[in-house]
Amino acid sequence: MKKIVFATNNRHKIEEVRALLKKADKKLAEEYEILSLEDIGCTTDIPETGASFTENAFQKAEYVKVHYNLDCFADDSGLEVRALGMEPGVRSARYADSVGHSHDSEANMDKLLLNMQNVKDRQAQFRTVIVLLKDGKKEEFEGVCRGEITTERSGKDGFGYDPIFRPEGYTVSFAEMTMEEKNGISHRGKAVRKLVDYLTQNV
Ligand code: ITT
Repeated sequence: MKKIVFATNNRHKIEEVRALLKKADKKLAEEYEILSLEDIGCTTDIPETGASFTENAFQKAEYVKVHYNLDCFADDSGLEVRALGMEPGVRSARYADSVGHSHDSEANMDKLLLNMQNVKDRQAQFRTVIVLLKDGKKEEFEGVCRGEITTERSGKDGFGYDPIFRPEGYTVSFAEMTMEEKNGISHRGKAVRKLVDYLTQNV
């Protein structure tokens, strides 16, 4: 069995990748053991100081490669709003930090809705970049989900900006979808499926 580290401590993300791997190819799922940072005893909060999703994902994956010498992948995601010059982007998790909150989704949504008040162009997209360092090679996989910023919150599921993001072609927000529905069209779902396809062809 090949060990591959997913440089995150977000259990939800690990389970999602394991499930997608199994769904893609049951035999393949038996070839790879997907380990979390916790599984390899890494308790460091790996810095994400890059100016792009790719840089941040690479930073995390490289940290594991350098310190543990294991094949590894990492992801970074965020929300890009056209009328705000693609903000909050890499700052999505800490968008409202400057107003005294820390990684607070409610404060982030309040700030975004305020900045979008009276703004007609509501177009936005979620983007995920996954960087994989495997067998001495660096690969990158991207997933984008287009949609728009609503004028108020709706729905209770999901996380982050889900209650104020309505994906293209839908009348409901991400927070009104089941996890399976969301994974089927989401930025992360798309990027992870590309990663899984690659792993299938490059065991
Ligand atoms: P890590 O520990 O793996 O870094 P994270 O919570 O920081 O997990 P991401 O880097 O994937 O997650 O995303 C950064 C922020 O972008 C996240 O805190 C949310 O505010 C927002 N975001 C990303 N994906 C989202 C999604 O599917 N729905 C709503 N908000 C999302």
